[in-house]
Amino acid sequence: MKMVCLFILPSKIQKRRLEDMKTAARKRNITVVDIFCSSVTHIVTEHENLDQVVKTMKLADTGALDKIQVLSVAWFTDSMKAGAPVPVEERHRIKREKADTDNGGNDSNRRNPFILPEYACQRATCLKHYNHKFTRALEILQKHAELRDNEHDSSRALAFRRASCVLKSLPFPLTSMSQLKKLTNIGDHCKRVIQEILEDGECSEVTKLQDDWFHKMVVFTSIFGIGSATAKKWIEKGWSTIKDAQEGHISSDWRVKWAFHSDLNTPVKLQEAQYIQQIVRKEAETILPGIILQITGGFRRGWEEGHDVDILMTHPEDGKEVGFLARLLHRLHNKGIILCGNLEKSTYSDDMLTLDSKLSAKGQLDHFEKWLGIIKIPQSCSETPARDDSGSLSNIGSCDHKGTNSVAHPTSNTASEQPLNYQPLNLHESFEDLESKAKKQKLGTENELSPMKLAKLDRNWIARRVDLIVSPYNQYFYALVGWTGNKQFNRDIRTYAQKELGMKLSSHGLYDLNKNCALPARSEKEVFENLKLQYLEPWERNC
Ligand code: DCP
Ligand code: MG
Repeated sequence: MKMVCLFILPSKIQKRRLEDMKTAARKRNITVVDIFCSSVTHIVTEHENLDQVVKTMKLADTGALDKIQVLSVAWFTDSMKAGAPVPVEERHRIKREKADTDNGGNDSNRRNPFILPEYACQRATCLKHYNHKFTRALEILQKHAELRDNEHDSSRALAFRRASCVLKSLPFPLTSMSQLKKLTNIGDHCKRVIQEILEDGECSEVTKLQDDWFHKMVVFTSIFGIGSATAKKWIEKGWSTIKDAQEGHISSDWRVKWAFHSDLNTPVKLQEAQYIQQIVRKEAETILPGIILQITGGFRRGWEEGHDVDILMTHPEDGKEVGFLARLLHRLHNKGIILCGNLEKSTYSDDMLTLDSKLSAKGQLDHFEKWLGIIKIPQSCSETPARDDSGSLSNIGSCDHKGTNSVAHPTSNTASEQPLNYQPLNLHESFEDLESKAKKQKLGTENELSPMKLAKLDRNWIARRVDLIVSPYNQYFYALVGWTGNKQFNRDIRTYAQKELGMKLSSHGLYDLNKNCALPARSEKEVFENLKLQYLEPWERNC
């Protein structure tokens, strides 16, 4: 049977019973989402007919439910008894009040436009959705504006991204412009693009934009540490390939020196991220027992690949985290894993909580102590997937790896709730290899070679970008939300906090500017509660 992602329609079900139903389903490893989103495969409802369901859910029409099983509580009860989702029988299905064979489904409901909350933090945005052909086009327009970076381009880029984000949240494929009527954040330009795709299958403006310049800019800015300003200069010099830039560009900055290393221009895989987490955890726990360590960023949101591995750390005892990162780096260095990197001291002070920072990408930068660097991992670990007890790929945070909700999601969300403990990956041997090799060779010998020479060595390791971030415990859950992202989600939730609540949200905390007080949080759920938002799982934050 296909993976089940269940949404229980709260209407006509008492709150307590609803919670019991969700708990019962999760106990049976069924994924249950709190908010209706594009991943939902089954809806369970107490309503007696489909029209009531459509009305309650404020859907455009029954067409939005075409690919979803809408079922009675009887199906739910049968499944709970069976311990797993049972096959759907006719008696389980919720049907239309009157058969609509005579009007082909073109009832008046079809003309009712769909309504979505204005902010992305008020709705679920999953990796998989129904409108990729539109969102891809809008995000090319966004990328182009970001790369061109002329006056007003950053706000144009944001407008394209907001529109794309709305379409990602739609729980049905867009088939007519009328479905957009009541949606906010889709401006005239975006509407023209969408209309053209609806009519012709593609948008000529988007096709034209993807010219030679655009392709070169995409290639150059995909290199670690290279922004659009540098990429433009390279194109002006007549460079077109990474090789041109590699031969022509000299810099003493470690990031740029490493920029061309081929390893860093291949995506980091999930199992590599898990391996890195395992090594860091082992060393971290030796130095500081009780340390809390969490992979954040794209991997926590359900991506199977990323450009780096972001690991956020804290300790529940106040102050224990001070000086920890330097000690951790020392140990990792002695293991021969660190290739290069930069330790940034914390620049945090309490006034950061209230200071007005721009809601731009730069304005979102935090002030935690962190290390941004490059480490070695054994080549073999990208070949062997990490496995947990059940034999399935291990979990990261509370999401599965495809963002498709195919596993049960933990419901609690406290610091003590860590992702599943990974079983040793049987990669220790290769790791010990690296370690003993580092001891035998004078430590650091390899590291003194230039990255390009290192790349050409006959080697059993690959280089990977890692960010290690340390947060004091009283800021941890805000840091977790911030470092889980994505960037667009952060922008949106911060704008929402400011405009709708008069609060300043950052990765360090939430400050009520009207009441002049900070709002602490002891879980990610409390962060959402403080913001008067329904909780969104990490994999629902892919805006
Ligand atoms: N972030 C942050 N402060 C920073 C840098 C990032 O709050 N100084 C947030 C936004 C991102 C998350 O942390 O969503 C991780 O940043 P990445 O740049 O690593 O982005 P992702 O992990 O989302 O994607 P990927 O690494 O695959 O590019
Ligand atoms: Mg990342």
